[in-house]
Amino acid sequence: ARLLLATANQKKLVELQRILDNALGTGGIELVGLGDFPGYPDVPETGLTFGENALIKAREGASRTGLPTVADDSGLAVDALNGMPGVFSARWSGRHGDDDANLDLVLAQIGDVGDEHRGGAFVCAAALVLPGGREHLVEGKQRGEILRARRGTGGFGYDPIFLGEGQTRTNAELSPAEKDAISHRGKAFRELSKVIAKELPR
Ligand code: ITT
Repeated sequence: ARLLLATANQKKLVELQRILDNALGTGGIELVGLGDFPGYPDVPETGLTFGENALIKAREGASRTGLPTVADDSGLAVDALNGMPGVFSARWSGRHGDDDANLDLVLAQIGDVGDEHRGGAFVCAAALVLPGGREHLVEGKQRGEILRARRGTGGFGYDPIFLGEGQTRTNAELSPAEKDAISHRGKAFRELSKVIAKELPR
């Protein structure tokens, strides 16, 4: 079966392919990226929640391509910032996808608050929309704390300042497989893979 991954974020795409291949076995499902659809528009993410935005992206993909479509909407919710940047994580600095600028702004806004107030969570909503209109939505979370400075070069986005609960290394210091095992995205897409297996039998 062919499945569209409706994301313009290349690093997310790499993680999603890896997680789905691990969950469903390689070869059974052919993943297609938005790169295969020249002229695909920039879809406004007007939802107030991760779930709404994941559905917006997946519905748009399914209706434009006729393919079963999965989408990811994710971000970092910081307790001390009342859950922000949340759904605005990719454009928090005003520059969409500028991971460095977004991370620096979050660090500046949290400032020097004490360790007990540095909690937060990565959240990932994962949606599957079928051309016939059936929809599925699941969510995964990873709790942790926001460090005062970057550590590590792996992953993407806010990974270098995020120390997961029970971890000694930031998400950017973990191997890809280690990050997948505990991340918001790993949890959400392992759950969605069960739905994919049922809805799109080989
Ligand atoms: P698409 O909408 O095209 O999928 P996007 O990057 O705009 O790509 P989102 O709106 O879901 O995606 O925003 C996700 C942002 O949240 C991402 O740019 C990072 O800043 C942050 N983020 C999400 N998952 C992350 C992860 O695993 N590690 C670090 N930061 C993450």
